[in-house]
Amino acid sequence: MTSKTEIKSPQRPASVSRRGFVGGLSAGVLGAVATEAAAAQTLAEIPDRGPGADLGAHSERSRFVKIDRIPEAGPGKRNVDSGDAINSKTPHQKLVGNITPTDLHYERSHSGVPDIDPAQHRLLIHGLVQKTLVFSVDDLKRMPSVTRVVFIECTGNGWENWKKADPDLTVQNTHGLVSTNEWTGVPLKFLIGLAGKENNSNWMLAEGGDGAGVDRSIPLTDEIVNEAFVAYGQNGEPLRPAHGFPMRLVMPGFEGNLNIKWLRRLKFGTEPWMTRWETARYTQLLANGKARQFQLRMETNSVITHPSGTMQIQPGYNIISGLAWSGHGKIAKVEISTDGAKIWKQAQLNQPVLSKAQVRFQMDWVWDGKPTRIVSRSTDEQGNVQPDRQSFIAAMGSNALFHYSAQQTWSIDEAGRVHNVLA
Ligand SMILES: Nc1nc2c(c(=O)[nH]1)N[C@H]1C(S)=C(S)[C@@H](COP(=O)(O)O)O[C@H]1N2
Ligand SMILES: [Mo]
Repeated sequence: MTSKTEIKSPQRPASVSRRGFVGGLSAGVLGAVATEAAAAQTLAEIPDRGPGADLGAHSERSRFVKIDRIPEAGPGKRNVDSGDAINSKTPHQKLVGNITPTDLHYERSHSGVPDIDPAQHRLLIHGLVQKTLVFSVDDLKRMPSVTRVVFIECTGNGWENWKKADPDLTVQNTHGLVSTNEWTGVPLKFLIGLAGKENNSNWMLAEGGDGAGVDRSIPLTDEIVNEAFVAYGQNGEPLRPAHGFPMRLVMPGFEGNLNIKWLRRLKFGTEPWMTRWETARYTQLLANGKARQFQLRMETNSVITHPSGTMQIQPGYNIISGLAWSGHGKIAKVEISTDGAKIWKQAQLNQPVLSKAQVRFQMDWVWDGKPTRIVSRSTDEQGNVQPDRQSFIAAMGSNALFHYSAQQTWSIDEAGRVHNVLA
């Protein structure tokens, strides 16, 4: 058996600054230089080394790794039976890199997950088009495809922190309604070309085949016509049922609820249909009592995932790491403050930085052991800066429920315990 403190730490990538690392080494938090005994122990014969477990048809996580989504029933409604859940959140505090594993992509389904036989499923294209068309999944698979890594974010992401901050929330509770996957499907533009859209049909209704039959009106801007697609693939395999099998709309950068799952029709017309999802639901109650409709784009956002809510850190070297994303395009930079938003330093972005996808950021930090607050703020390529909470609430009021994108602050107490706070 090897002892953790005796193993020599691997060489740090040159891209991460040396200063914090050296500081941490002297504080003795990372592994120290290996003694001869530790080296010999590491190379010693492994007692039970023999044939391992049989090879299987597919692989599972190590039994030592426990990572789960958590079903919730809305803001403040945690620890519910999965039958009462309206969503299930991504455990960002336990993930690394930029891509969310398929089974941990958050899920938001208004009336459960339908069991759809792809052989029976059809996509209808109708309304103000020259030709009404019906496609099977196999028809779509025979068409030219696009593959793109994008985030999907529920408008409810962050809703826990609109009014108050429960100190015991994890980043899974506060930010678990955004995930990033690679999606493959047929460009909307290609389907529109086949059907022949009339010039005055500037809106499209997308409807799902689930019990709720979620349907949304989508304005056909150039950006949306060029970027939206009907996906049948997710991280290299058919969509999972929870995420719209056998086909869903993917709308890079826009509200999660526009990414219609179990897609059964696209109807073209001149005006929005004013479905209940865009009148009763998904409107924003502003400070003046009026409701804003069709706030469709997701804003620039970021959150520190390590260290984050309910973790406990040690004085000395700590890596700060998190995720940033924007519905406007690429993330240009992420800054981090470790002194409660007074001094900001630029974090490094893990490549590739993709448009409308989450990107991981990181920064070295040596914690002096004194209570403090850490916070991140992102800026996208269009120059949009993630607002602090005060200016966000000043602009939006606190009646609203959706599109919360203010900076997330974590407090660290003298024992190194990390809590959710409102700055
Ligand atoms: N047909 C249908 N499409 C739907 C929904 C739904 O309930 N039914 N939920 C929407 C909402 S609110 C969100 S946030 C996203 C969630 O996608 P995901 O479950 O793949 O993460 O799907 C959207 N598409
Ligand atoms: Mo959503």
